[in-house]
Amino acid sequence: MTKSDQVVEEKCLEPALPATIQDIAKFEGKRVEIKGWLYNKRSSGRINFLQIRDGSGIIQGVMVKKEVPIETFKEAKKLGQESAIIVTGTVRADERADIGYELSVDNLVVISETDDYPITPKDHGTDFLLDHRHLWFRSKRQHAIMRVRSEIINACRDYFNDRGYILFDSPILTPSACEGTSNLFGTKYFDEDAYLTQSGQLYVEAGALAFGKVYCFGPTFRAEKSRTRRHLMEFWMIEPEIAYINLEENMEIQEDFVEYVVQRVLSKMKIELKIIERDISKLEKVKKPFPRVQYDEAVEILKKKGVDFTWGDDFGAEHETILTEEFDRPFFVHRYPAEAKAFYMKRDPERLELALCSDMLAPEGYGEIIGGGQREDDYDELLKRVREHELPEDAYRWYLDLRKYGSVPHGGFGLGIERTVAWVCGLHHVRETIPFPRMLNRMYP
Ligand code: NSS
Repeated sequence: MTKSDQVVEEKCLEPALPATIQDIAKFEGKRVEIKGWLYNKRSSGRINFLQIRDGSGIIQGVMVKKEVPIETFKEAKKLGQESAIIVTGTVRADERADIGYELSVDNLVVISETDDYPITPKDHGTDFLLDHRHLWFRSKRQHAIMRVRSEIINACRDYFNDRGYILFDSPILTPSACEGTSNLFGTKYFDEDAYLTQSGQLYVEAGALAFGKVYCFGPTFRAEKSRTRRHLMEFWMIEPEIAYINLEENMEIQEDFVEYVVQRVLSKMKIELKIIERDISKLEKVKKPFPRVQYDEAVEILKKKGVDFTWGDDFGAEHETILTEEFDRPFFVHRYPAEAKAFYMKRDPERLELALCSDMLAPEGYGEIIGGGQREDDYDELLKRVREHELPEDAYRWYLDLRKYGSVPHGGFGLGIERTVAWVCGLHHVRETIPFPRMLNRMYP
């Protein structure tokens, strides 16, 4: 036994408690064991400063040469970024630390060594980072974004679960289109043609008539040929559907829901929002009621701003961005021209050329995060629309049936998770909002 071993032995009388970095405050003054990886390090001759990450957070470990066996000190000094390590030490409060605590390290066990981790603290290009997506989300900022995504999803689910909605899963493989036939991903279902779902809506409508209030949550697929910062080929959507509601009631649910989700992220994800450097004063303003503008008024706003726009067209991303300059919180654009919208939307009885639909646009240039509305509940009208849109009647037989058996006014909406994460985190592009983005020209990794 060397002299330094003796020192360690004397100090290690207290057994180490298993701990995670996110809960480290509970262990102030205690000796803990943290299982994780080496995020970064710097050394002076006498001290190794180890940035240790365990998945729940990052803590600085301070390893003083004379307080650990010399071999341990040397081993730590040459350890590469992302080596897997188990560290023991005592938790000390430190105001200068991001998380308010540091670890005085007294032992370190190396589980696996890494010496050529490709993502270094220097700047890398986007393509390089996307090629290394399987590693990239270990980086502090990406890591924080994924944690916010997880919280947003939990908040979405809790909102509906706590209010009497039934989770009603919709299928991924479908015989028919929901959102138009131009961007379907086709596949085969044995000998039949099939498509990856664009939206669970048609199915949750059946659910709403059975359970009153339902939601589905899952991946949806659109072969969007547009390379924009808000389009993915595979994205996640939460889609509530409610029997006996009209367009206005539908918007009231949406604003209550979005306020809840944003305020919950604000209260539970403070550290992450700080790492991402999000201006939270913008999110604090997300309080209902959200402004409502009719499509006609939105067109007027655009025209006043000198935009060349024809009544009847749908808004593109650039139009939405301009509209968002008018508002400090999310807002609705409602009653779009029916011609520009999906076949299932109910017409406004006051003006038959308009659909009883709404989009919710997020501020700060983000644009649409929700699409929804009231559904056509009359059998003959719906059949007419199916025919006008040249949809295969056979594939929609079941959907038409819903208008024969106990049809009622009903509606719902779909919130895109990735666009919501992009907005809440203040990101430039949706590619950073999902673990493995599926984009035009990229399906790797
Ligand atoms: O096409 S939507 O506007 N509406 C629907 O799919 C309805 N069937 C939903 C419903 O009423 N149940 O899409 C809804 C949201 C939209 O506001 C975006 O937030 C998101 O889905 N969305 C996307 N996110 C990322 N990438 C792409 N390509 C995308 N398309 C829609």
